[in-house]
Amino acid sequence: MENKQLVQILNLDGSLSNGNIVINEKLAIEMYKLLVINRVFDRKLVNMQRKGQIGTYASFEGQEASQVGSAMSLLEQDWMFPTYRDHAAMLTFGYEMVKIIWYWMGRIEGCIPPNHRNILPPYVPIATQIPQATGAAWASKYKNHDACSLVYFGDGATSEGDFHEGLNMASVFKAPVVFFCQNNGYAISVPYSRQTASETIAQKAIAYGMDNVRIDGNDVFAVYLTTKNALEAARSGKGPTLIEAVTYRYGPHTTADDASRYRSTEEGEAWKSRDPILRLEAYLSRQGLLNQDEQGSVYREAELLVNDGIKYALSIPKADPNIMFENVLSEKPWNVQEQESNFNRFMQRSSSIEFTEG
Ligand SMILES: Cc1ncc(C[n+]2csc(CCOP(=O)(O)OP(=O)(O)O)c2C)c(N)n1
Repeated sequence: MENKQLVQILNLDGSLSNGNIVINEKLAIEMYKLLVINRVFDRKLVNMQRKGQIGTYASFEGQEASQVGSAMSLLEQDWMFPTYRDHAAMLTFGYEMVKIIWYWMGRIEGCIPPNHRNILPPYVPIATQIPQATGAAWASKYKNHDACSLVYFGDGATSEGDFHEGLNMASVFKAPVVFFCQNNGYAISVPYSRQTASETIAQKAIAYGMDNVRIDGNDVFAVYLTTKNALEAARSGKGPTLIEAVTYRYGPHTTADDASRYRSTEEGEAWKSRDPILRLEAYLSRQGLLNQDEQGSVYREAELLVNDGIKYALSIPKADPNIMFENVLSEKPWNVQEQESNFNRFMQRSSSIEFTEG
């Protein structure tokens, strides 16, 4: 059941590790565009933080293939449970770009899920999304909704009780959920070796009788195919899978962190030779699907798209704070109704208070 070997399809030089695999050209181009959009988006959000337009930001640069490849394998009716670092997954599955920007600007509208997709807002309390994803998957099975949950978390989250509770229940009830761990080697400054004595994250599934796969998280083809297979297995009633995607975040934990205090520059440089975008570029140019001009226009289009998103996010006035009472519960219980009417009374009173100079 355990597999310590990394599943890899796309070699570093852009060749395929297995000659029998057929890659759909359109899909490969779409993956490339999404990887580029997300990298451009990520860099521009770091810049926004530097300009003081957002408070803090958690960059995912380096982890794009893990997020884009997995999110692309979802079906429309599925559920996504992302963390504060999974914006590439969210954007790929249909969370509006402007809302991700608002989220980081501290604006409540950033947490409103899109109408047409089951995407939860980013989870900050580590691992809490895991049992919730199991619950949603179990509910979907119970109601015959044919919807799977895909839940993201980091290596650090696997040390939390919620991880074990979520996996145990999912396995016992064969809930249609895929647990997607991006093992980027660190939980803030804590390295993998201080996080767990398990040789791999994938092996943690064995205790729960669950299928597990360890993949090269910088190989978008391996990520896509593995997640797609795991979702199909979950959908067909075979139960959950734990996927460990081995990857690396190039930047610090967040813009408030200084990674040079716990990681060497050489380590980061070594990972850059495994870069997910460069590898796909190498594949596409080998196949004659991408030349320098086309590459340039993919980047230019991504710039325009992200610039438009940022401009729009900055131009819209803040929403009425009242919306904090919406979009959380389908029916408001009495205590939330009471809080809402108290809040409205308070807002009315504070707007009618006249201040006189005394
Ligand atoms: C329950 C809980 N404990 C502690 C924290 C503080 N915290 C924020 S991010 C983080 C590290 C998480 O690391 P990992 O799960 O590997 O995800 P990564 O940030 O590497 O994507 C910690 C401990 C938190 N947000 N929630």
